[in-house]
Amino acid sequence: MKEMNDKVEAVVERALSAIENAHTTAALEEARVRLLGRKGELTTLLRQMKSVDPEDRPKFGALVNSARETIEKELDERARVLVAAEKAARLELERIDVTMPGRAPRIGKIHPLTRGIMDITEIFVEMGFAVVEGPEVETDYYNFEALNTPQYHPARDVQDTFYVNDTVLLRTQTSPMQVREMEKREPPVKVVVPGRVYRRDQVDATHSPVFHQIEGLLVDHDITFTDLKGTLAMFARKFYGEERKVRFRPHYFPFTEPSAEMDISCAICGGAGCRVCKQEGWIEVLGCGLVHPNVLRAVGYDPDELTGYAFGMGVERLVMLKHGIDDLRLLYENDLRFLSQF
Ligand code: 2U9
Repeated sequence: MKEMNDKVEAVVERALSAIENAHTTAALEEARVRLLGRKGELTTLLRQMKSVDPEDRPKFGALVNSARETIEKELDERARVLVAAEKAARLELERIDVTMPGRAPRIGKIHPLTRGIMDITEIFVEMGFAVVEGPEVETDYYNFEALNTPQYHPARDVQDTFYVNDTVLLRTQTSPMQVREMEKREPPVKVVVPGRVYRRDQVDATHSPVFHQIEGLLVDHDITFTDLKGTLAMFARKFYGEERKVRFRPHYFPFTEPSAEMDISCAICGGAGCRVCKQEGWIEVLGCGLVHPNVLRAVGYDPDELTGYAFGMGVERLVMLKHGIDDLRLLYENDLRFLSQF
């Protein structure tokens, strides 16, 4: 019996050391099978019952059972420790630093030119103008003839206009649309026309064969140059800032009489003179005038009954002046380093 006792003790000792040396739950599971399974040492011992004295058998049985209990308890205890350790290791591995700054998604913005068209148009809409748009491919009649620009007028030089054929062309101004509006309705007509226009220019810092205009037209009874000045002064202050001053200089356009150009006081130097305003203190921003009687006649309006004013501006130029952009090409290159500044 003493011999059997020693054997059981030795098995327990080996088992406890095996359990202690299991460093993962998987290794511990293997040890559990090895120690307590059908081919385990303890089971093998129990099979030797036959060689134990019959009177010692109950004692021996109890001894083996208590050894099994000791081993099971140790296995369970070790399992708890290993499961907790493995969970802690996994959590450490999957740890997320919630204080790390996030990566901001890149949000698109409206192109400065589109922004300019929207802002300028909006200012006139607030003053009661309707917005209309028209075709970019026009006839010679609407683009020139109806606008008091007859054949052989210098503005109709083939050098300046993209002709599709003798009578069809790419519009050089958005004015043909105002002619169409007047043909369509009775006065008052009060519209702004934003849109792309085409001229045969070489590309440089201030020219592009395609650019954008916004033109306005108001025709009604008793419209005077004073109405025009008030409307455009209001526009200049809303678009360029309340402190802007405006001045009007006489000019010539075939479709208006009298005609003028409007300047704003330089926003860079406040009028003192700088590089942007070429030491003038003033910057030209648009052209305007009272609608020429011939233009009113062409659409069937009576110039003795009705008067009107008109104005036109190049959006690229206005946007460049507003933001201090010195090269028009920047507006067409779609370089995000440039565009994201606006
Ligand atoms: C009708 C009658 C008259 C529109 C006008 C201008 C003056 C003008 C230029 C500004 C810079 C074109 O983009 S630009 O090159 N435009 O100076 N435009 S008056 O006059 C009209 C329009 C329609 C029926």
